[in-house]
Amino acid sequence: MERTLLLLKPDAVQRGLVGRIIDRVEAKGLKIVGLKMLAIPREIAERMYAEHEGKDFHAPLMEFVCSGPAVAMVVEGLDAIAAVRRLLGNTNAREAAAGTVRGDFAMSRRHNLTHGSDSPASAEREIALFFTPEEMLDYQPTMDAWIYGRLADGERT
Ligand code: IDP
Ligand code: MG
Repeated sequence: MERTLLLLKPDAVQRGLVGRIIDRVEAKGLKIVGLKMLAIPREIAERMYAEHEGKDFHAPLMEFVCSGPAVAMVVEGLDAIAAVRRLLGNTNAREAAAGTVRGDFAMSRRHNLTHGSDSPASAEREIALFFTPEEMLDYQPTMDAWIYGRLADGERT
C-alpha cells in the first residue's frame, strides 16, 4: 500500500467543492487515513513547492495556496500516488480530461483546486510537512476485499 498527500487548495474550499472532491476519492476505493483543515503557513508552502523556486509562477502560487483555508489529506491505496494524480488530471485545468477533478471543475493553470504528490519520495516528504504519525490512522475498511479482491494467499491486485 502507498500513501500520498492530497491537498484541496483554497479555491476548492471557497468554491464549495471539498465534499465533491472527497466523494470521488472515496468512491474510487481509496482510503483516507488523515484529514485536516488548515490555513497553510507560508513556510510549509515554500517547502512543499521548493522544486518550483525561481520559476515565474512561484510567487503567485505561494500567495494563492496561502490565501485561505485548505484541506490536507493522506490517502492510502495500491499505487495511490499515481491513482490520485490520475483522478486530479492535467495541471492546466483547461486541458485536463473530462472525468477528472480539474477537468470537470476548473479552468485555470494555477487555480486547479488540488495538489497530489508525484513520487514516493515527494509523498513521504510532503506528508511529513502536514501530518504527524499519530494524526494518521490505521484501519481496515471492511469493503477492501470487494475493492481489490482478495485471493486465498492474501494477494491483492
Ligand atoms: P501539479 O500540481 O500538477 O503537480 P506542478 O507543475 O507541480 O503541477 O505545479 C504546482 C502548482 O503550481 C500547480 O498545481 C499550479 O497550481 C501551479 N502552476 C504550475 N504551472 C503553472 C503555470 O504555468 N502558471 C501558473 N501556475 C502554475
Ligand atoms: Mg507537482
